[in-house]
Amino acid sequence: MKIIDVKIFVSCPSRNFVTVKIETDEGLYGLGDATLNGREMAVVAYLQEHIKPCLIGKDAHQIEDIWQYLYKGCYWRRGPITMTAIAGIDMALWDLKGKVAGLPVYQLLGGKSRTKIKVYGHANGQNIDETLDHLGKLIEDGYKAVRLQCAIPGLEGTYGTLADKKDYYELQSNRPLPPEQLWDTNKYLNFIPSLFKKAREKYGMEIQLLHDVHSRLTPIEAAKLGKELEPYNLLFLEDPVPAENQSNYKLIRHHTTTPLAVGEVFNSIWDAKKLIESQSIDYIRMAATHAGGLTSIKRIMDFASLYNVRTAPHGPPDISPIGHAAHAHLNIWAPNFGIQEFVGFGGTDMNKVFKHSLTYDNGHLLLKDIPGLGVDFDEQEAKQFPYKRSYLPISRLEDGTLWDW
Ligand code: EZ4
Ligand code: CO
Repeated sequence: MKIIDVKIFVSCPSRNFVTVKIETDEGLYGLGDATLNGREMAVVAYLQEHIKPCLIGKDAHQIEDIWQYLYKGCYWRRGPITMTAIAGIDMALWDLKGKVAGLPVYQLLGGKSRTKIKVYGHANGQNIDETLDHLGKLIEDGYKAVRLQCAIPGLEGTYGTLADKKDYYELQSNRPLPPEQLWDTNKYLNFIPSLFKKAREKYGMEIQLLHDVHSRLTPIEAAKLGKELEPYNLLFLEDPVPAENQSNYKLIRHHTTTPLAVGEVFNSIWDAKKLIESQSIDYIRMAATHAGGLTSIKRIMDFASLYNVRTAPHGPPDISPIGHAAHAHLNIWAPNFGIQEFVGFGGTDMNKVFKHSLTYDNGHLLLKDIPGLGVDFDEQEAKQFPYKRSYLPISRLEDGTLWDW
């Protein structure tokens, strides 16, 4: 089965997505997600100019060899642009192999370890009451686990709010340049424990709660927060600190039993190796879309299982339904699956462009037995939604110092 074309599409059905389509001489095609939020066109150029010419004529069944060819063969290993580009190709090849076999991709990974995929939703708000109302709605909708974020008093626009995009702070800005937001660690640390205290008072201990710090603390500040949150029994605290220095997590670990999760910005197993081996984390959050596709994520999941680390793949709105489907297949298979982040199925525009087969039911995602990844892409519809340059926000301290967002 020879690759005869590699097509790259950029569309913006409410936000930007990069979609890879690999066509073969047997008439079958495979689809992959290569969306890198805020740097989409770098991946498009990488795929178009540097990868596509090398793949024409290759055997589409050689997933592993093509992965190694694109990873080792380019000399410049790793990095988000390279690994997102490889991910787009890798997913499309797995999708194709499933279609040839007439089997959903999870069957090719080894079959089902479970019947449904537990998810956590997001509750955001401008203040504690709003966040807790949102949490209440999610509990009514059947969610068993929810991430709580709330705007910090005195820090306009931070967490839970982004000017007009009130209900979601991470949405792409659709502004000419990155929007800037204020950050103050002291205000944050003084406030966050009260959010969880009130959540427990109102809804009890059964609902599982999570929180994303977005790497804005130092290890000792994160350790303090972890200790203060212990009475509220979080499922995990996400990205308490940046992880370029993997020893950061060891320090937090020594001070608190609040479980730790990290990995959404990682792109290779080497970003996570020390964290996993030293058992400094409880959940690894790497995404197939940003870390080389199913081939490499499957390896990372197996490696993590040796150290009691479970998986909690990143599930933001800036991963396309194809990337979410890749996670669904990995999640149904992985013996050490933990939980999937899930923020809903996107708006009508997105559903016009991507036809997927996942359904939400009572706190879980269900996967249909469709050959391949089970997502289709409507090229004609995609043309209605051209790419719009867009950025994630940027954080600064009051004195102007640039901070982690
Ligand atoms: O801010 O995906 O856990 N989820 C997150 C995300 C990230 C965006 C960045 O592209 O932190 O929503
Ligand atoms: Co996050």
